[in-house]
Amino acid sequence: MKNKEVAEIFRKVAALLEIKGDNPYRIRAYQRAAQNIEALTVELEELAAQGKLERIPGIGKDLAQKIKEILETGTLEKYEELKREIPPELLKFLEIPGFGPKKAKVVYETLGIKTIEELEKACKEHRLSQLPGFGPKTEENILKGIRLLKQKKGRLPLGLVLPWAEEIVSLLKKRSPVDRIDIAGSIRRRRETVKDIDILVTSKDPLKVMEVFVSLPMVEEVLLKGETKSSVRLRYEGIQVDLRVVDPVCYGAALAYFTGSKAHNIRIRELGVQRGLKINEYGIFRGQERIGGQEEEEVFEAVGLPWIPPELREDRGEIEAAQAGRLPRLVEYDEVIGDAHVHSKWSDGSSSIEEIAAFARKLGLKWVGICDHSQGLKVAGGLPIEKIGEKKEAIRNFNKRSKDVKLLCGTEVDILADGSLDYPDEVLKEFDLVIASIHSGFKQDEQTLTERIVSAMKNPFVHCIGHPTGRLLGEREPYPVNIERLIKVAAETKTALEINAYYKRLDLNDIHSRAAKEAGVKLLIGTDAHIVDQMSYLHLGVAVARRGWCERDDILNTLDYKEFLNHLREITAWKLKARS
Ligand code: DGT
Ligand code: CA
Ligand code: ZN
Repeated sequence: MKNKEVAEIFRKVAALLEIKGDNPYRIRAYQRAAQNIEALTVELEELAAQGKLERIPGIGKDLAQKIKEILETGTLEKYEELKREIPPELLKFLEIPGFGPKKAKVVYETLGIKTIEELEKACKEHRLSQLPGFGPKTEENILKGIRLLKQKKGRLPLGLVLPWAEEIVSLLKKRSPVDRIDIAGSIRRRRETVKDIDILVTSKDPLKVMEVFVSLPMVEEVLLKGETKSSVRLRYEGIQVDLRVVDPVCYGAALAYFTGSKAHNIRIRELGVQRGLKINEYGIFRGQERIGGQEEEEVFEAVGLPWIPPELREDRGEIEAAQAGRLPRLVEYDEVIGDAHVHSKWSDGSSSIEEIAAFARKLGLKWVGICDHSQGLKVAGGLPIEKIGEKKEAIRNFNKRSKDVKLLCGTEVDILADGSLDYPDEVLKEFDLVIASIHSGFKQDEQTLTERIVSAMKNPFVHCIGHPTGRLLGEREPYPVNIERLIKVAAETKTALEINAYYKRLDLNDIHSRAAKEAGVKLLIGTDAHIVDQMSYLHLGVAVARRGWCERDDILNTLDYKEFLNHLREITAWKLKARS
């Protein structure tokens, strides 16, 4: 799991080069490499061993060599060199999202500000706005960045942490005498960000389990080692892992308790009290007598409820729904059989349509929407109009040959600043699937931005709006958009909304997905993969849908290829009719 560390070093090199005023292309190359490495779901070490590092987008000979250097030595000579040249305080500033190296340098050199606290204070006292090239807006942005940084320090994206948690579970299973083992806490509930990793086990030899746990290779520091609970800090982002060994007779009660959420637990406990029961992590008790708790179902049963899926346990109405027998039948992970949003070599993706289909087959998927960027997005290799026919032909030929996995010829068409689309209608209508997204002009005010998306939704050839709020977890706030209005217009125009499953996006989020579902809007899950293995994030999108109370019918990815194509055609036919 060195990927994160390599990406981090590349990102810092880019920042240091920027402070030095180095060549912007070189800087961009490091940034892009960092981004692509971070998003990999395979180990760099594995790719290096197979001599495949250069298959990562943005990695050429030189960067591949540098990756090897980091894997072998733990650092990069060039990075160490740069660090010697540039003061460490300045480096700290670069962690603040939206606070670029040039401005950081000015603040450091002219105001002598050395810590983030000092910087925060200076912004609040408006001491920065007096500097040339700075203004009240800059101060506001820096303060926003500091807020984001503080949030980010506390919580990490689920998509990053889940594989670490699973790795630990698999090592414990392999190397220690565990019987039952589960990941609990916010990860089990599939919350979009998590603070720490909670793991529960049962074992006949708890001491041995603890021994193995605290000496796992990814452990950086042992915080606590006990007979029933141990805590460690990992090398990955310094995240904490709590491992609890539980008595088998109360495993279910402990699992329910440590899965949470706290708000949900409190409601369950209250229901217990009403029935004269005490429910906690040690079991279900009537007086002194333990009357159950070995299985999680017993906890719910004891208070007259059916088992509630972990994704719903947030005290957002699930208790009432369970009491009324109206829990949703959540869409299942394996009911999602298509990935609607994948970028291929036809734009800025690094995989061919054949590779995408092969990976889809490996994931058990039946179809993929090949949605490349449109012509105007030059930085993202947007597909010029004259090339669309060729792509369409390639996909048609592929589909003729392929018996199982089918591809859709799609586009992620850019919504321009004035709300018009980056391809004219007569071009859009050639695609099987049209997702319209915003990629620029985030600084517009709420009304302008919202109306931009509304006009895109009114276009009869647009089937779906991509990453509707534009947020990036820990990096960028949503753009100012009136989501209620978007949902309302989506319902009126029968336009689907995307649940973008890329681990930093998860956009729509759970709460907005639920609002959309309740308004009768269909949701479409897409990974936005730019290299095939990012398609493995699809399950994160399903998790958002489940946390948003969505059922099978709410999610278009549960349709088979033919049904999905028909549905898309129906959207357009309906919109055309409504327009005339
Ligand atoms: P996180 O770690 O912030 O991402 O979210 P959680 O939900 O994993 O929270 P965490 O790790 O602090 O605690 C794990 C679970 O333990 C939590 O979901 C519910 C349970 N829990 C913790 N503290 C309390 C408490 O004071 N009362 C009750 N009823 N449950 C608690
Ligand atoms: Ca937790
Ligand atoms: Zn996009």
